[in-house]
Amino acid sequence: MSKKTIITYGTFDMFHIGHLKLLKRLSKMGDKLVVAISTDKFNEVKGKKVMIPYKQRAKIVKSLKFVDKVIPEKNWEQKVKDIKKQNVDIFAIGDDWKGEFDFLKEHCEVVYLERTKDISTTQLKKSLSNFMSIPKEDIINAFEVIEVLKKDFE
Ligand code: C2G
Repeated sequence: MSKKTIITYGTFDMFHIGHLKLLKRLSKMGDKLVVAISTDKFNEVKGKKVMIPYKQRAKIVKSLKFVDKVIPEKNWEQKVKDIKKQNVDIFAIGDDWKGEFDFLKEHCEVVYLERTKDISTTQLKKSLSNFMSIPKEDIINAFEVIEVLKKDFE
């Protein structure tokens, strides 16, 4: 039986459980999983400010045992060429993109998978910036209070 190749595309910034669950599900849909990671330059085109540079994002995804190949995503137009070059059987992506890539149906199967709820890079960045906006003295005071409380319980 011929091997089935899956491809997906994404930024995968601040890698989190939503990314992991998606890639794991994709790996179970076929024999070879190719992940196209948006370069830092392309993220500017996408209007996304990334926290983690491309090289590190690619290394993290490539280190997953169920990811077979990582390629750079440099523009919106490369998908048809990638599908042909990588002999892709299924293009899959989260359902936040539902319908956006139906034009690829003449080249391969197109699948939209349900996103993992309650986690996103945007949320993580917001929580981080909220934490960073707490005045340093408040954080120091909090640690001092913890130290006092710890002594009371010793
Ligand atoms: N994802 C998910 N659940 C989340 C967050 C993300 O399933 N809670 C999925 C997205 O649907 C996407 C993949 O993880 O399929 C990567 O998400 P992003 O890094 O946000 O990718 P995006 O910016 O949507 O890039 O050409 C396509 C674009 O490059 C897709």
